[in-house]
Amino acid sequence: MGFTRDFLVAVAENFEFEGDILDVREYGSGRINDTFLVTLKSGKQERAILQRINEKVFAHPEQVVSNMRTVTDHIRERLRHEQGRGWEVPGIFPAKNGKDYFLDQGNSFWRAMSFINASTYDKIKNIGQAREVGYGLGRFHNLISDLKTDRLFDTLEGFHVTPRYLHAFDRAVEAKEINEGSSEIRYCLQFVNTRRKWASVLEDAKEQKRLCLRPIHGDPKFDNIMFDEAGLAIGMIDLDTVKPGLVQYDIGDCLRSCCNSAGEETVDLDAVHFRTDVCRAVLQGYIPVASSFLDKSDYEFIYDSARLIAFELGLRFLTDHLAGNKYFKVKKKDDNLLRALIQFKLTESIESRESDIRSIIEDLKT
Ligand code: GN1
Ligand code: MG
Repeated sequence: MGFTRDFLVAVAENFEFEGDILDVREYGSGRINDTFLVTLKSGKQERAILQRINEKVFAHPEQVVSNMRTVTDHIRERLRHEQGRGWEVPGIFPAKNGKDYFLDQGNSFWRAMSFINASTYDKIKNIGQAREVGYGLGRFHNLISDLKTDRLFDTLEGFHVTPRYLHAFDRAVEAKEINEGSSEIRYCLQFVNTRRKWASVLEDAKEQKRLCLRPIHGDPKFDNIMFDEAGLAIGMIDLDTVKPGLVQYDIGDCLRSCCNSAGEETVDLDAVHFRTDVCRAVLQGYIPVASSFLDKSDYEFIYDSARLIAFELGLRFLTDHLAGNKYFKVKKKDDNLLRALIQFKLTESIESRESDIRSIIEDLKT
């Protein structure tokens, strides 16, 4: 990321941490923002998270931090009135300028959050854990289900609106004038073209008022769910994309991430399958905590949501590959092409298991 330790410490000095700063180092595997772990001396918290928000993706980062304030305050207030299982919410460290963020000399946007002492994973370990993932997403949705969507900024316009990604893809193809291309690119183009008409399935349902806007997480992939030592889901992190959306975007994203047998970054395409046992367990965990706010028609689109968000993520990776890797961070130039192929393999696997997935949903819906 090219920041010196001294620079990072100087940035961190601008936040109201409790205790002296001992160290700041790179942390995590996010594809968008730059994330750092701050180590503190004494104070209540020994660690904190410092992040530079990617302004190529989030054009109004102050709205991202404002949403985070709104959502975390709302959840804390709800938790004050709830009994039962605990739930962790990341806290915001204000900057010394009185705001929730700090702009460095180059105008980069920094914010700081509390570190939640819990574990995250990148591949499901067992079925019990999959049930906990479902519980975690359902609990999160439940806790924000009474937050009015007009209290949240739309921090990323068009996020998960698949037809818009198709449009961007078409523009990237035109700009590149791909005629022949490699066999992989040809496979991808054909893959997208044969699913074009169906890609508006969730947006059409939204237009027809069969699905409604609610506050959503936006990025509920497996490694954004936190587990305690006993293996219980205790919180969700990465609240940058909390905004009005369809819960189906979240359910689909969570399923495409958890049920991928090979994980998102494999090099072994043949190992990519959609695990229906994991899907059943995630929904078994999700539905009991979410059923109080889900409508009948919400269940009808769960299958399509898993298929669509896998397809859409593949499309987003592919478009970024064609456009020169401007959105998702890469180490090698073909990383986004491989990521796209993985998501397309997963989409095919979801399609081949359609009847199993639909009967799981039918069994579990209330
Ligand atoms: C991005 O940066 P990260 O890993 O939290 C992306 C998600 C994708 C994910 C795929 C704002 O999230 O939509 O599902 O990569 N976030 C944004 O790994 O585009
Ligand atoms: Mg994210």
